[in-house]
Amino acid sequence: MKVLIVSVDLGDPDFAAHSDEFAMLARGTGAEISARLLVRRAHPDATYFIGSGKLLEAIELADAAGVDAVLFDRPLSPAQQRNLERRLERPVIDRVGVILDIFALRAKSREGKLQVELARLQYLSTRLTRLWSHLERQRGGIGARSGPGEAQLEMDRRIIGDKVRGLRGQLDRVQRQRVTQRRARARGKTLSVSLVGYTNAGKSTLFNALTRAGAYTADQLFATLDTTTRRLWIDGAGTVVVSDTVGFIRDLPPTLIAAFRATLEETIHADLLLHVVDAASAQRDEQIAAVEQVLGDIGAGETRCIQVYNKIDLMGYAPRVERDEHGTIVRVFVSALERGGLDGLRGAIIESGRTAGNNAPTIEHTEFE
Ligand SMILES: Nc1nc2c(ncn2[C@@H]2O[C@H](COP(=O)(O)OP(=O)(O)OP(=O)(O)O)[C@@H](O)[C@H]2O)c(=O)[nH]1
Ligand SMILES: [Mg+2]
Repeated sequence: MKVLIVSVDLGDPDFAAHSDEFAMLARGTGAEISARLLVRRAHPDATYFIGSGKLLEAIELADAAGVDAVLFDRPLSPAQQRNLERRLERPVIDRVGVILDIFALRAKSREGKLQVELARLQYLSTRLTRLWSHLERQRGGIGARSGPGEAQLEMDRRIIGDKVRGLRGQLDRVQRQRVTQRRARARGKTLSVSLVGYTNAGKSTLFNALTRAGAYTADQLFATLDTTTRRLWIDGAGTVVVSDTVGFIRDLPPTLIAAFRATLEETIHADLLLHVVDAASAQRDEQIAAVEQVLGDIGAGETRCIQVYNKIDLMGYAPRVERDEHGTIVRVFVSALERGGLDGLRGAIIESGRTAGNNAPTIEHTEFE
């Protein structure tokens, strides 16, 4: 599918990285980027997001390049999307829509597919005219009609409502099993460790290095959508359960966070989070902040967390461990690819296991004289 990408610079300092990331997301959906349009604005325009002058340019570009769809690197309101589609005479997909498409492509497990389908329906339910044409196509296409009437919209709302309820029910059943597994682990006092981090940081590579599992790794965004869990034995910590999870991204759509709550539950209930960071990324600090934001949103902001600075081979750093003023390990430097620094990481897990294992609060310092 040939697409035109419209990038809107609203004055954010890291706009270039932002739009590169979006291009990578777009390519991840299989789109071929035939043209790009850069728009600078102080504020989004209410009707078209980009204002009517730039819209004319976009129409010209889209026609000249013969694109099939136009992708916006920002979230659009349902009204803006509708207005743009009318003028561009092509499907217009915003940032949230692109992320949803990637998730739909990558979902493998039944749970993952159900979660994505739920997120998509919730997203579409605010864009009913689009869903209407989508459903119409599914029915075999009755032919061109000018648009949905009120009765049609009411019916669509009911259809969506029913579908959403059905999906929730199915998800509940799949997820009950997961809860049972987690309870069993909690009873066994097994230390549970979750790998979290920005997409493409190297979580799956690290997971494989630690567990010798064969999780899928790739230089693409959202390679992993399903949580994979493995047991591993660490001398000094005993059996540890490690989970590889879905990556985060800035402005993760709320519908997706909600739909993936179950997958993320693994993260919420972990004893220890390993926040994997692409230390070589120019966007490192921004990505760290985005991940911490999502962790806070899902209620995992207070969980013990160690930063794992990964890809140090690209920076020429040596493996090492950093502690805070209390002597607690806060950061470990590793190369998951070259398997460097893994002993330091295992040591950090063992130390966390000691404090998590006996469940009583450990007092690090006694202040009495
Ligand atoms: N140079 C270098 N590359 C690495 C390292 N760790 C991972 N990579 C590469 O980074 C890319 C992403 O790795 P993944 O392990 O798939 O990343 P992820 O965090 O699981 O990504 P998602 O599942 O997409 O969220 C791959 O091309 C890896 O080979 C490392 O230590 N050094
Ligand atoms: Mg992965």
